[in-house]
Amino acid sequence: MDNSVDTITAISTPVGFGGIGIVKLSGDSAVSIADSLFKSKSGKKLSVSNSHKVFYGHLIEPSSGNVMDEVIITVMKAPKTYTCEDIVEINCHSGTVVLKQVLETVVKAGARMAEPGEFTKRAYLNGRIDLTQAEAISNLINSRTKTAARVALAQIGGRLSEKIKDIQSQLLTIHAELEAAVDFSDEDIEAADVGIIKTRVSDIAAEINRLLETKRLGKVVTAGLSTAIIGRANVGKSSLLNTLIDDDRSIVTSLPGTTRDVIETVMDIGGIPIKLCDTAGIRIPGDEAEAAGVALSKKTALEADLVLFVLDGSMLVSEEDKQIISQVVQGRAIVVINKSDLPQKIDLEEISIQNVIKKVSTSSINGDGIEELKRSIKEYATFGSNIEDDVIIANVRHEYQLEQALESLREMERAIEEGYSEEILTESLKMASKSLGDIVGATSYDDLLDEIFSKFCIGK
Ligand SMILES: Nc1nc2c(ncn2[C@@H]2O[C@H](COP(=O)(O)OP(=O)(O)OP(=O)(O)O)[C@@H](O)[C@H]2O)c(=O)[nH]1
Ligand SMILES: [Mg+2]
Repeated sequence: MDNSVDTITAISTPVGFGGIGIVKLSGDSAVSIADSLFKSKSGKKLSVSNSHKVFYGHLIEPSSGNVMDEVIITVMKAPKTYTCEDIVEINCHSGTVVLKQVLETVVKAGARMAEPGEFTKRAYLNGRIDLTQAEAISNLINSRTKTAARVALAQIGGRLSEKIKDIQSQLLTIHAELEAAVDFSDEDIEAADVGIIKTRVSDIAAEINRLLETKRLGKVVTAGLSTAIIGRANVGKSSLLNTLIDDDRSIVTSLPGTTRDVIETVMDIGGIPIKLCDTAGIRIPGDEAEAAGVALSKKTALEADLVLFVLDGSMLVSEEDKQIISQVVQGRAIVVINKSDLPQKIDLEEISIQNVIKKVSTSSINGDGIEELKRSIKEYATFGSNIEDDVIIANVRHEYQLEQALESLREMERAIEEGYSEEILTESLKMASKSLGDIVGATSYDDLLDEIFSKFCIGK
Protein backbone atom coordinates (compact mmCIF):
# COMPACT_ATOMS: atom_id res chain seq x y z
CA MET A 1 0.00 0.00 0.00
CA ASP A 2 1.18 3.50 -0.80
CA ASN A 3 1.50 5.38 2.49
CA SER A 4 2.86 8.55 0.99
CA VAL A 5 1.04 11.77 1.73
CA ASP A 6 -0.05 13.70 -1.35
CA THR A 7 1.45 17.13 -1.72
CA ILE A 8 -0.87 20.10 -1.53
CA THR A 9 -0.21 23.63 -2.70
CA ALA A 10 -1.78 27.09 -2.56
CA ILE A 11 -1.02 30.78 -2.75
CA SER A 12 -0.63 31.71 0.92
CA THR A 13 -0.61 35.47 0.64
CA PRO A 14 -3.65 37.70 0.02
CA VAL A 15 -4.74 38.39 -3.53
CA GLY A 16 -3.53 41.71 -4.91
CA PHE A 17 -0.38 43.63 -5.59
CA GLY A 18 2.08 43.34 -2.75
CA GLY A 19 5.84 43.13 -2.44
CA ILE A 20 6.01 39.36 -2.22
CA GLY A 21 3.63 36.48 -2.83
CA ILE A 22 4.13 33.02 -1.40
CA VAL A 23 3.25 29.68 -2.99
CA LYS A 24 3.31 27.03 -0.29
CA LEU A 25 3.67 23.25 -0.70
CA SER A 26 3.20 20.58 1.94
CA GLY A 27 3.59 16.82 1.65
CA ASP A 28 6.02 14.04 0.81
CA SER A 29 6.92 15.41 -2.64
CA ALA A 30 7.08 19.09 -1.66
CA VAL A 31 10.88 19.21 -1.89
CA SER A 32 11.25 17.10 -5.05
CA ILE A 33 8.55 19.10 -6.87
CA ALA A 34 10.28 22.35 -5.94
CA ASP A 35 13.64 20.87 -7.02
CA SER A 36 12.23 20.03 -10.46
CA LEU A 37 11.41 23.73 -11.06
CA PHE A 38 14.17 25.52 -9.20
CA LYS A 39 17.67 26.47 -10.29
CA SER A 40 19.56 27.75 -7.29
CA LYS A 41 22.28 30.34 -7.63
CA SER A 42 24.72 28.05 -5.82
CA GLY A 43 23.74 25.03 -7.93
CA LYS A 44 22.69 23.18 -4.76
CA LYS A 45 19.70 20.82 -4.80
CA LEU A 46 17.00 21.42 -2.20
CA SER A 47 16.63 17.70 -1.50
CA VAL A 48 20.21 17.32 -0.28
CA SER A 49 20.13 20.45 1.86
CA ASN A 50 19.53 20.70 5.60
CA SER A 51 16.12 21.64 6.95
CA HIS A 52 15.02 25.20 7.67
CA LYS A 53 17.29 26.78 5.07
CA VAL A 54 16.71 29.56 2.57
CA PHE A 55 17.81 29.44 -1.10
CA TYR A 56 18.05 32.08 -3.77
CA GLY A 57 17.63 31.38 -7.48
CA HIS A 58 15.24 31.19 -10.42
CA LEU A 59 12.06 29.29 -11.05
CA ILE A 60 12.05 27.67 -14.48
CA GLU A 61 9.01 26.56 -16.49
CA PRO A 62 10.17 23.01 -17.42
CA SER A 63 8.56 22.62 -20.86
CA SER A 64 9.83 25.93 -22.26
CA GLY A 65 12.88 26.43 -20.07
CA ASN A 66 11.76 30.04 -19.51
CA VAL A 67 12.47 31.83 -16.26
CA MET A 68 9.18 32.48 -14.45
CA ASP A 69 10.51 34.51 -11.56
CA GLU A 70 13.47 35.29 -9.37
CA VAL A 71 12.63 33.61 -6.07
CA ILE A 72 13.68 32.84 -2.53
CA ILE A 73 12.76 29.34 -1.39
CA THR A 74 12.46 28.18 2.21
CA VAL A 75 12.74 24.45 2.85
CA MET A 76 11.36 23.08 6.11
CA LYS A 77 11.52 19.33 6.51
CA ALA A 78 9.19 17.22 8.66
CA PRO A 79 8.41 17.00 11.49
CA LYS A 80 9.17 20.49 12.84
CA THR A 81 6.84 22.37 10.50
CA TYR A 82 3.34 23.85 10.56
CA THR A 83 1.79 20.67 9.11
CA CYS A 84 4.40 18.21 10.50
CA GLU A 85 5.12 17.40 6.82
CA ASP A 86 7.82 18.66 4.46
CA ILE A 87 7.01 22.27 3.59
CA VAL A 88 8.44 24.43 0.83
CA GLU A 89 7.61 28.12 0.54
CA ILE A 90 8.36 29.84 -2.74
CA ASN A 91 8.63 33.60 -2.23
CA CYS A 92 7.87 35.19 -5.60
CA HIS A 93 7.73 38.74 -6.79
CA SER A 94 4.06 39.25 -6.35
CA GLY A 95 1.51 40.15 -8.96
CA THR A 96 -1.41 37.85 -9.51
CA VAL A 97 -0.23 36.70 -12.95
CA VAL A 98 3.18 35.51 -11.74
CA LEU A 99 1.73 33.76 -8.69
CA LYS A 100 -0.93 31.98 -10.73
CA GLN A 101 1.65 30.81 -13.27
CA VAL A 102 3.89 29.47 -10.50
CA LEU A 103 0.94 27.73 -8.85
CA GLU A 104 -0.13 26.11 -12.16
CA THR A 105 3.41 24.92 -12.83
CA VAL A 106 3.66 23.45 -9.32
CA VAL A 107 0.37 21.60 -9.91
CA LYS A 108 1.59 20.29 -13.28
CA ALA A 109 4.70 19.03 -11.51
CA GLY A 110 2.58 16.83 -9.24
CA ALA A 111 1.03 18.84 -6.41
CA ARG A 112 -2.70 19.13 -5.75
CA MET A 113 -4.55 22.40 -5.09
CA ALA A 114 -5.26 22.64 -1.35
CA GLU A 115 -8.80 22.89 0.00
CA PRO A 116 -9.55 25.89 2.27
CA GLY A 117 -7.86 25.28 5.62
CA GLU A 118 -6.19 22.07 4.49
CA PHE A 119 -2.73 23.03 5.78
CA THR A 120 -4.18 23.61 9.25
CA LYS A 121 -6.29 20.45 8.95
CA ARG A 122 -3.09 18.49 8.38
CA ALA A 123 -1.50 20.18 11.39
CA TYR A 124 -4.46 18.93 13.41
CA LEU A 125 -4.55 15.43 11.92
CA ASN A 126 -0.82 15.07 12.49
CA GLY A 127 -1.34 15.96 16.15
CA ARG A 128 0.51 19.26 16.19
CA ILE A 129 -2.51 21.28 17.33
CA ASP A 130 -5.95 20.46 18.73
CA LEU A 131 -9.29 21.66 17.40
CA THR A 132 -9.55 24.75 19.61
CA GLN A 133 -6.14 25.83 18.37
CA ALA A 134 -7.08 25.20 14.73
CA GLU A 135 -10.24 27.26 15.13
CA ALA A 136 -8.29 30.01 16.84
CA ILE A 137 -5.96 30.24 13.84
CA SER A 138 -9.02 30.92 11.70
CA ASN A 139 -10.16 33.55 14.23
CA LEU A 140 -6.72 35.13 14.24
CA ILE A 141 -6.73 35.47 10.45
CA ASN A 142 -10.15 37.10 10.64
CA SER A 143 -9.43 39.31 13.66
CA ARG A 144 -10.52 42.89 13.20
CA THR A 145 -8.86 44.36 16.26
CA LYS A 146 -5.80 43.74 18.38
CA THR A 147 -7.93 42.41 21.24
CA ALA A 148 -9.67 39.88 18.99
CA ALA A 149 -6.22 38.79 17.82
CA ARG A 150 -4.96 38.50 21.40
CA VAL A 151 -7.93 36.35 22.43
CA ALA A 152 -7.30 34.12 19.39
CA LEU A 153 -3.59 33.91 20.18
CA ALA A 154 -4.30 32.83 23.77
CA GLN A 155 -6.45 30.05 22.33
CA ILE A 156 -3.77 29.01 19.83
CA GLY A 157 -1.42 28.84 22.80
CA GLY A 158 -3.82 26.26 24.23
CA ARG A 159 -5.29 28.23 27.16
CA LEU A 160 -8.84 27.00 26.49
CA SER A 161 -7.64 23.42 25.93
CA GLU A 162 -5.77 23.50 29.25
CA LYS A 163 -8.89 24.67 31.03
CA ILE A 164 -11.01 21.95 29.41
CA LYS A 165 -8.46 19.25 30.17
CA ASP A 166 -8.31 20.39 33.77
CA ILE A 167 -12.10 20.06 34.11
CA GLN A 168 -11.98 16.65 32.41
CA SER A 169 -9.38 15.39 34.85
CA GLN A 170 -11.55 16.52 37.77
CA LEU A 171 -14.42 14.49 36.26
CA LEU A 172 -12.16 11.48 35.84
CA THR A 173 -11.11 11.63 39.48
CA ILE A 174 -14.73 11.58 40.59
CA HIS A 175 -15.39 8.70 38.22
CA ALA A 176 -12.49 6.73 39.68
CA GLU A 177 -13.63 7.41 43.24
CA LEU A 178 -17.17 6.30 42.47
CA GLU A 179 -15.93 3.03 41.04
CA ALA A 180 -13.56 2.46 43.94
CA ALA A 181 -16.35 3.07 46.45
CA VAL A 182 -18.40 0.35 44.82
CA ASP A 183 -15.48 -2.07 44.48
CA PHE A 184 -14.59 -1.84 48.15
CA SER A 185 -18.05 -2.16 49.63
CA ASP A 186 -20.82 -4.66 49.17
CA GLU A 187 -23.33 -1.88 49.40
CA ASP A 188 -23.75 1.01 46.99
CA ILE A 189 -21.87 4.19 47.77
CA GLU A 190 -21.97 5.49 51.33
CA ALA A 191 -24.34 8.38 51.91
CA ALA A 192 -21.56 10.65 53.20
CA ASP A 193 -19.42 10.13 50.08
CA VAL A 194 -22.37 10.98 47.90
CA GLY A 195 -22.76 14.35 49.61
CA ILE A 196 -19.13 15.22 48.95
CA ILE A 197 -19.32 14.09 45.36
CA LYS A 198 -22.42 16.19 44.77
CA THR A 199 -20.63 19.29 46.06
CA ARG A 200 -17.71 18.62 43.76
CA VAL A 201 -19.98 18.13 40.76
CA SER A 202 -21.71 21.42 41.61
CA ASP A 203 -18.33 23.16 41.80
CA ILE A 204 -17.37 21.86 38.37
CA ALA A 205 -20.76 22.90 36.98
CA ALA A 206 -20.17 26.39 38.38
CA GLU A 207 -16.77 26.47 36.69
CA ILE A 208 -18.33 25.57 33.33
CA ASN A 209 -21.01 28.20 33.93
CA ARG A 210 -18.35 30.85 34.49
CA LEU A 211 -16.77 29.90 31.16
CA LEU A 212 -20.16 30.14 29.48
CA GLU A 213 -20.72 33.59 30.93
CA THR A 214 -17.78 34.86 28.88
CA LYS A 215 -19.64 34.14 25.63
CA ARG A 216 -21.21 37.60 25.43
CA LEU A 217 -17.75 39.08 25.74
CA GLY A 218 -16.52 36.58 23.16
CA LYS A 219 -19.21 37.69 20.75
CA VAL A 220 -18.35 41.34 21.31
CA VAL A 221 -14.63 40.72 20.79
CA THR A 222 -15.13 38.80 17.56
CA ALA A 223 -18.33 40.17 16.01
CA GLY A 224 -18.31 43.63 17.57
CA LEU A 225 -20.88 45.51 19.65
CA SER A 226 -23.70 46.86 17.49
CA THR A 227 -24.42 50.38 18.62
CA ALA A 228 -27.29 52.48 17.22
CA ILE A 229 -27.19 56.28 17.33
CA ILE A 230 -30.82 57.28 17.84
CA GLY A 231 -32.63 60.56 18.36
CA ARG A 232 -34.92 63.10 16.76
CA ALA A 233 -33.90 65.06 13.68
CA ASN A 234 -31.05 67.59 13.89
CA VAL A 235 -29.79 66.75 17.38
CA GLY A 236 -26.36 65.96 15.89
CA LYS A 237 -26.33 62.17 15.42
CA SER A 238 -24.35 62.22 12.18
CA SER A 239 -21.94 64.79 13.59
CA LEU A 240 -21.42 62.51 16.59
CA LEU A 241 -20.63 59.52 14.38
CA ASN A 242 -18.14 61.58 12.38
CA THR A 243 -16.49 62.91 15.54
CA LEU A 244 -16.25 59.44 17.09
CA ILE A 245 -14.50 57.99 14.04
CA ASP A 246 -12.68 61.23 13.20
CA ASP A 247 -13.84 61.11 9.58
CA ASP A 248 -16.64 62.58 7.45
CA ARG A 249 -18.55 59.36 6.94
CA SER A 250 -22.13 60.65 7.35
CA ILE A 251 -23.62 63.77 5.75
CA VAL A 252 -24.25 66.67 8.14
CA THR A 253 -26.44 69.69 7.30
CA SER A 254 -28.26 72.27 9.36
CA LEU A 255 -31.57 70.98 8.00
CA PRO A 256 -33.54 68.37 9.92
CA GLY A 257 -34.15 65.11 8.03
CA THR A 258 -30.69 64.87 6.45
CA THR A 259 -29.94 61.22 7.13
CA ARG A 260 -32.32 58.83 5.40
CA ASP A 261 -30.56 55.50 5.51
CA VAL A 262 -28.63 53.60 8.16
CA ILE A 263 -24.94 54.48 7.86
CA GLU A 264 -22.77 51.71 9.27
CA THR A 265 -19.12 51.86 10.19
CA VAL A 266 -16.82 49.85 12.44
CA MET A 267 -14.54 51.61 14.89
CA ASP A 268 -12.00 50.24 17.32
CA ILE A 269 -12.42 51.42 20.91
CA GLY A 270 -9.63 50.07 23.08
CA GLY A 271 -9.36 46.92 21.00
CA ILE A 272 -13.10 46.23 20.86
CA PRO A 273 -14.82 46.46 17.46
CA ILE A 274 -17.84 48.76 17.75
CA LYS A 275 -20.32 48.64 14.87
CA LEU A 276 -21.74 52.16 14.84
CA CYS A 277 -25.02 52.82 13.04
CA ASP A 278 -26.09 56.38 12.33
CA THR A 279 -29.83 56.53 11.69
CA ALA A 280 -32.47 58.86 10.31
CA GLY A 281 -33.82 61.34 12.86
CA ILE A 282 -37.10 60.12 14.26
CA ARG A 283 -39.94 62.59 13.62
CA ILE A 284 -43.17 62.77 11.61
CA PRO A 285 -41.71 62.07 8.19
CA GLY A 286 -41.89 64.62 5.38
CA ASP A 287 -42.00 62.11 2.54
CA GLU A 288 -41.99 58.44 1.68
CA ALA A 289 -38.21 58.03 1.75
CA GLU A 290 -37.98 59.64 5.17
CA ALA A 291 -40.81 57.46 6.46
CA ALA A 292 -38.87 54.36 5.38
CA GLY A 293 -35.77 55.82 7.06
CA VAL A 294 -37.62 56.39 10.34
CA ALA A 295 -38.98 52.83 10.29
CA LEU A 296 -35.46 51.57 9.75
CA SER A 297 -34.16 53.68 12.66
CA LYS A 298 -36.66 52.07 15.02
CA LYS A 299 -35.73 48.58 13.80
CA THR A 300 -31.99 49.34 14.17
CA ALA A 301 -32.54 50.60 17.73
CA LEU A 302 -34.46 47.50 18.75
CA GLU A 303 -31.87 45.13 17.28
CA ALA A 304 -28.78 46.90 18.61
CA ASP A 305 -26.73 45.71 21.59
CA LEU A 306 -26.51 49.30 22.76
CA VAL A 307 -28.33 52.55 21.94
CA LEU A 308 -26.74 55.99 22.07
CA PHE A 309 -29.81 58.16 22.65
CA VAL A 310 -28.90 61.67 21.52
CA LEU A 311 -30.61 64.82 22.82
CA ASP A 312 -29.93 68.44 21.92
CA GLY A 313 -28.74 70.10 25.15
CA SER A 314 -29.34 73.58 23.78
CA MET A 315 -33.09 73.01 23.54
CA LEU A 316 -35.89 71.99 25.84
CA VAL A 317 -36.98 68.36 25.86
CA SER A 318 -39.60 67.97 23.12
CA GLU A 319 -42.62 65.73 22.68
CA GLU A 320 -40.68 63.87 19.99
CA ASP A 321 -37.89 63.09 22.47
CA LYS A 322 -40.46 61.70 24.91
CA GLN A 323 -42.07 59.57 22.22
CA ILE A 324 -38.71 58.16 21.18
CA ILE A 325 -38.02 57.23 24.81
CA SER A 326 -41.32 55.43 25.20
CA GLN A 327 -41.37 53.71 21.81
CA VAL A 328 -37.79 53.15 20.75
CA VAL A 329 -35.28 53.36 23.61
CA GLN A 330 -36.22 50.11 25.27
CA GLY A 331 -32.96 48.28 25.80
CA ARG A 332 -29.81 49.54 27.45
CA ALA A 333 -28.92 53.10 26.53
CA ILE A 334 -26.27 55.75 27.03
CA VAL A 335 -27.91 59.18 27.05
CA VAL A 336 -25.84 61.66 25.05
CA ILE A 337 -26.61 65.33 25.69
CA ASN A 338 -25.08 66.90 22.61
CA LYS A 339 -24.20 70.49 21.65
CA SER A 340 -22.66 71.16 25.08
CA ASP A 341 -20.76 74.09 23.54
CA LEU A 342 -24.04 76.05 23.28
CA PRO A 343 -25.94 77.55 26.26
CA GLN A 344 -27.77 74.62 27.86
CA LYS A 345 -31.54 74.68 28.16
CA ILE A 346 -32.38 71.03 28.56
CA ASP A 347 -33.95 69.86 31.83
CA LEU A 348 -33.37 66.15 32.28
CA GLU A 349 -35.83 66.09 35.19
CA GLU A 350 -38.55 66.15 32.55
CA ILE A 351 -37.69 62.73 31.26
CA SER A 352 -37.30 59.35 32.81
CA ILE A 353 -35.56 56.61 30.92
CA GLN A 354 -35.26 53.05 32.10
CA ASN A 355 -32.02 51.13 31.81
CA VAL A 356 -29.78 54.16 31.48
CA ILE A 357 -26.17 53.12 31.70
CA LYS A 358 -24.74 56.59 31.79
CA LYS A 359 -25.38 60.21 30.84
CA VAL A 360 -22.64 62.00 28.93
CA SER A 361 -22.50 65.62 27.68
CA THR A 362 -20.74 65.98 24.33
CA SER A 363 -19.92 68.53 21.70
CA SER A 364 -19.05 67.59 18.14
CA ILE A 365 -17.76 71.13 17.67
CA ASN A 366 -15.03 71.14 20.35
CA GLY A 367 -14.79 67.42 21.14
CA ASP A 368 -15.83 67.75 24.79
CA GLY A 369 -17.08 64.50 26.32
CA ILE A 370 -16.12 62.34 23.33
CA GLU A 371 -13.40 60.44 25.22
CA GLU A 372 -15.76 59.92 28.15
CA LEU A 373 -18.39 58.58 25.74
CA LYS A 374 -15.86 56.16 24.21
CA ARG A 375 -14.87 54.97 27.70
CA SER A 376 -18.52 54.38 28.60
CA ILE A 377 -19.10 52.37 25.42
CA LYS A 378 -16.04 50.23 26.11
CA GLU A 379 -17.03 49.65 29.72
CA TYR A 380 -20.46 48.51 28.62
CA ALA A 381 -18.98 46.24 25.94
CA THR A 382 -16.58 44.48 28.29
CA PHE A 383 -18.48 44.72 31.62
CA GLY A 384 -15.26 46.29 32.78
CA SER A 385 -13.69 42.81 32.79
CA ASN A 386 -10.10 42.17 31.91
CA ILE A 387 -10.25 40.64 28.48
CA GLU A 388 -6.52 40.09 28.33
CA ASP A 389 -6.35 37.69 31.26
CA ASP A 390 -9.43 35.55 30.88
CA VAL A 391 -10.15 32.50 28.80
CA ILE A 392 -13.02 33.67 26.62
CA ILE A 393 -15.54 31.54 24.78
CA ALA A 394 -15.87 33.06 21.33
CA ASN A 395 -17.14 30.14 19.31
CA VAL A 396 -20.70 28.77 19.07
CA ARG A 397 -19.50 25.19 18.83
CA HIS A 398 -17.62 25.51 22.13
CA GLU A 399 -20.63 27.17 23.71
CA TYR A 400 -22.90 24.32 22.62
CA GLN A 401 -20.58 21.62 23.94
CA LEU A 402 -20.15 23.41 27.27
CA GLU A 403 -23.93 23.65 27.60
CA GLN A 404 -24.21 19.93 26.89
CA ALA A 405 -21.56 19.16 29.52
CA LEU A 406 -23.37 21.36 32.01
CA GLU A 407 -26.66 19.60 31.30
CA SER A 408 -25.03 16.19 31.94
CA LEU A 409 -23.69 17.41 35.28
CA ARG A 410 -27.10 18.79 36.25
CA GLU A 411 -28.55 15.38 35.45
CA MET A 412 -25.93 13.81 37.64
CA GLU A 413 -26.85 16.12 40.52
CA ARG A 414 -30.49 15.09 40.15
CA ALA A 415 -29.52 11.43 39.97
CA ILE A 416 -27.52 11.75 43.21
CA GLU A 417 -30.48 13.40 44.94
CA GLU A 418 -32.75 10.60 43.84
CA GLY A 419 -30.31 7.94 44.97
CA TYR A 420 -29.49 6.38 41.62
CA SER A 421 -26.79 3.74 41.28
CA GLU A 422 -23.14 4.37 40.58
CA GLU A 423 -23.55 3.20 36.93
CA ILE A 424 -26.07 5.94 36.22
CA LEU A 425 -23.81 8.53 37.86
CA THR A 426 -20.71 7.53 35.93
CA GLU A 427 -22.74 7.58 32.71
CA SER A 428 -23.47 11.28 33.27
CA LEU A 429 -19.79 11.88 33.98
CA LYS A 430 -18.84 10.15 30.75
CA MET A 431 -21.35 12.23 28.78
CA ALA A 432 -20.05 15.47 30.29
CA SER A 433 -16.48 14.47 29.58
CA LYS A 434 -17.33 13.52 26.00
CA SER A 435 -18.96 16.91 25.37
CA LEU A 436 -15.83 18.60 26.69
CA GLY A 437 -13.66 16.24 24.66
CA ASP A 438 -15.45 17.27 21.50
CA ILE A 439 -14.30 20.84 22.09
CA VAL A 440 -10.63 19.90 21.85
CA GLY A 441 -11.31 17.15 19.32
CA ALA A 442 -10.46 14.12 21.43
CA THR A 443 -13.30 12.39 19.65
CA SER A 444 -13.40 13.77 16.19
CA TYR A 445 -16.07 13.35 13.61
CA ASP A 446 -15.51 13.94 9.90
CA ASP A 447 -18.48 16.28 9.64
CA LEU A 448 -17.23 18.37 12.51
CA LEU A 449 -13.81 18.54 10.94
CA ASP A 450 -15.06 19.53 7.52
CA GLU A 451 -17.24 22.22 9.01
CA ILE A 452 -14.39 23.77 10.97
CA PHE A 453 -11.83 23.68 8.20
CA SER A 454 -14.16 24.87 5.45
CA LYS A 455 -14.23 28.28 7.17
CA PHE A 456 -10.54 28.77 6.43
CA CYS A 457 -9.22 30.59 3.45
CA ILE A 458 -7.20 28.67 0.87
CA GLY A 459 -3.52 28.59 1.74
CA LYS A 460 -3.89 28.15 5.50
N1 LIG B 1 -23.09 73.80 18.21
C1 LIG B 1 -23.16 72.54 17.87
N2 LIG B 1 -23.76 72.17 16.72
C2 LIG B 1 -23.81 70.87 16.40
C3 LIG B 1 -23.26 69.86 17.21
N3 LIG B 1 -23.48 68.67 16.63
C4 LIG B 1 -24.14 68.92 15.49
N4 LIG B 1 -24.36 70.24 15.34
C5 LIG B 1 -25.05 70.91 14.24
O1 LIG B 1 -26.41 70.48 14.23
C6 LIG B 1 -26.89 70.34 12.89
C7 LIG B 1 -27.43 68.96 12.63
O2 LIG B 1 -26.37 68.02 12.71
P1 LIG B 1 -26.48 66.53 12.17
O3 LIG B 1 -25.28 65.83 12.62
O4 LIG B 1 -26.76 66.54 10.71
O5 LIG B 1 -27.76 66.06 12.95
P2 LIG B 1 -28.57 64.68 12.80
O6 LIG B 1 -29.08 64.35 14.14
O7 LIG B 1 -27.75 63.68 12.12
O8 LIG B 1 -29.77 65.13 11.86
P3 LIG B 1 -30.72 64.24 10.92
O9 LIG B 1 -29.85 63.37 10.08
O10 LIG B 1 -31.46 65.24 10.15
O11 LIG B 1 -31.59 63.47 11.84
C8 LIG B 1 -25.71 70.72 11.99
O12 LIG B 1 -25.83 72.08 11.63
C9 LIG B 1 -24.50 70.51 12.88
O13 LIG B 1 -23.41 71.32 12.53
C10 LIG B 1 -22.61 70.27 18.43
O14 LIG B 1 -22.10 69.49 19.22
N5 LIG B 1 -22.60 71.62 18.70
MG1 LIG C 1 -28.02 62.69 10.38
